[in-house]
Amino acid sequence: MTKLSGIYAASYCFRLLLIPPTRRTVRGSSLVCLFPLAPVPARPTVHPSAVYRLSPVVHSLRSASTMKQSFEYPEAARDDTAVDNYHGETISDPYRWLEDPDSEQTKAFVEAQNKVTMPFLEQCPVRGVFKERMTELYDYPKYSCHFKKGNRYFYFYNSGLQNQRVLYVQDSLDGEPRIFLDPNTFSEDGTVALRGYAFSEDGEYFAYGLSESGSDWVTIKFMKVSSREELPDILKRVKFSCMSWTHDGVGVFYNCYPEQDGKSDGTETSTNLHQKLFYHVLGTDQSKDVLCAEFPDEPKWMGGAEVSDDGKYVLLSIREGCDPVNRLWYCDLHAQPNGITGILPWVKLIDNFDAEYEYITNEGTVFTFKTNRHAPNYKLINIDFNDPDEVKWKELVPEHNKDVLEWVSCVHAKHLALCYLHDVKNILQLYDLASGTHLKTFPLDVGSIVGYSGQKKDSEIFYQFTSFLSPGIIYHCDLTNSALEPRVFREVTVKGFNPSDYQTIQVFYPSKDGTEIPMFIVHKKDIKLDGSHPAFLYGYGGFNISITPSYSVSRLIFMRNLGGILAIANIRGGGEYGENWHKAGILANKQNCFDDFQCAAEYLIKEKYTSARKITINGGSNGGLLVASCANQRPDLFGCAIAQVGVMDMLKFHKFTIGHAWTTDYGCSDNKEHFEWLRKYSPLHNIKVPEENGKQYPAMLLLTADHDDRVVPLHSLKFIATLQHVVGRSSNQTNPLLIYVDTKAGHGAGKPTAKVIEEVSDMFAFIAQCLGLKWIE
Ligand code: X99
Repeated sequence: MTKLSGIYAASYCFRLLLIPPTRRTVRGSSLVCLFPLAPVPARPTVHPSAVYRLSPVVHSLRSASTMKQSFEYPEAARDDTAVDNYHGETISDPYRWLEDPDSEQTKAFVEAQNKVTMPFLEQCPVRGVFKERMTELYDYPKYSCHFKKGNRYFYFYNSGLQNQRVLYVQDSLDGEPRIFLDPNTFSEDGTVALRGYAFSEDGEYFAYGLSESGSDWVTIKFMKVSSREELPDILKRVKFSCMSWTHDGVGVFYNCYPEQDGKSDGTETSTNLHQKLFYHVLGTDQSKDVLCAEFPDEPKWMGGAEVSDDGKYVLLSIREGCDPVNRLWYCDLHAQPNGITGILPWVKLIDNFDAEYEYITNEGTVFTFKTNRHAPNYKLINIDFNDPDEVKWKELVPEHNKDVLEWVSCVHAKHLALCYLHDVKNILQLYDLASGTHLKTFPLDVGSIVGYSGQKKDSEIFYQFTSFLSPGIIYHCDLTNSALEPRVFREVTVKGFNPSDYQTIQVFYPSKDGTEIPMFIVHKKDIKLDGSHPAFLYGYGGFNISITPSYSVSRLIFMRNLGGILAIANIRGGGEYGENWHKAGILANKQNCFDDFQCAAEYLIKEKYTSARKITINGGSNGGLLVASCANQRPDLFGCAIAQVGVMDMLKFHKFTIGHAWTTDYGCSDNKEHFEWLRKYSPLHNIKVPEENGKQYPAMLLLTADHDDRVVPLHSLKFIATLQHVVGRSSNQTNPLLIYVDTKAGHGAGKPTAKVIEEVSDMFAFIAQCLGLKWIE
């Protein structure tokens, strides 16, 4: 199994002369765009009850010396009767009607916003040239690690611009590769994507998940590997699922949700509760699947099953949110006289949510787990299922005092591959399974391991390295050779791009409370630090997720052709320094994330990399929350802010789809103490016109999509409606406040290359336009 998958004040103004009055196309449809010389005529009222009226108009305002322009945004009705009471405090929710994705009013609002944003983006001179360069430089071959299943090798390959990567099969490493599964054939526009797969133990059967339009909903299908024959089995209503075959190849464990009212295509917002674990026997109808675990009294619990390396046990890992904690139940499959016929007799090895236990392997009844039990940086322990008392647990590899143990894989029967994170850079090591002794540290440049393959029954490993300046090197190491010397299996270079023209540094800057925060800074070697450069500052800050170095063509174009500096701030809330770093940026400590990010911008200014008006902050999802909160708290500190698929309504996020799982990081407004934290930083509830004269919000672009069922679009819709209403009408506010809602797209996973190129071209065109950047050839 491939272990690791892939998996943004000043006196900016619109120079009227930059915008030629012309007829432009809006992604296929034609729109008469007369501004700035004349306003776009208002469309007819969409809904007679005047819940919503549309008038995308651009005003010209004369200021002292320059011609400035402010927008008039689509008008959205405010429902003053929509008020909620939280623990005695009333909070108005005037755009609550935007929570219905199917109403005519919401659809008209989205259409009207896109009809303001698209013409704006399309008139940006940088957009076309950026897209052209992106298309050219992104067109390089992208390989995954090879991995062995049965007697065959498999790997993913994208020739460059294919919408989805293709799965290839080879009989041997030097054999002729053949296409095994090409997701590009599943749709014209590449919006059907592979989401999860599992080979049977002998490699003869293949289960694979497909998702449409970026939704988290998955349909599982099956293939016979030797003939590539599609089998009739189809599993529906699958989401956040495991996929694990019993070693007899009879069937797979998977998760699905009960039927719900209305649609389930990813455009709905209904909550995801009561996930169940099923066993599907190949060749039978889904209606006959065996219910193996359900938690009727615990609607938020999600139990994923994994069959042990020896095929004897099934391990059930139960989670109730996004924290790195789980219950660990197991069942001896070989002790089931009639096989898998009903709810399994689970043995509750760990029956609390105190720590995380991730199965690594087992030798008989001695199980090796990666855990954070009394070890916030993680360690390896052995538990004998015949003597499971905690006092009898044995430490196999102790916790490192600083480095975080990210993942572990048993390989070549007696070895363990351990991947650590040391100051946000990966280290790969080999250990002895029996003794836990260190055998080898594989040499690695400064960067990330983004791919690995090597199972217990394999005698070789493949691992993939990447960094800000290297698209990827795949190493192969034959473990039967005692030298354990890895060799470069594949190295990809990007034509037209010379990494030696650039440099990466890592700095540690102090945050508001004095905590040292790591940050990567990447830029062209010859730049002068005179505060003149535009900077692109990215952050995430949550859910124990570490942001490690990665290769990004769009960011490299920003550095090369827009003179930019890239900064990645490894703020608290992430997993960069283990569970302590995570805990320092969640719940009552969530403000630390925003302080860390703002201090990153201040550092870049102080060190003369850039200036406030030239900083773009960017983040997605939890990072969209980060960007919007920081724009609210320090509108003067940034010139531009791009918030992608962000969580904006911190008082209601738990009500929609899987939002309830995020209360582990955020808390929940149902709780009075949590409500007090959330109220203080919720992007939707902290929008105000900057008090100081001359201050304004940065240029803001919100991006979301109609099939985002992870962070539903209503977050961004309610935020932009409020922002445009409160801030957009202020005469100081000349920076645009825009949103684009993509169609047939979701939270990001499985996005086709064509849409990725469109998205980054829009983002960097917006930045260039709003910061007044010139394209440098
Ligand atoms: C999720 O919401 C993941 C959702 N999810 C589960 C799974 O809760 O995919 C779960 C349980 C068991 C198996 C699989 C799943 N995540 C993942 C967060 C961040 C994450 C997310 O998408 F933790 F990385 N968010 C969107 C958090 C706030 C915005």
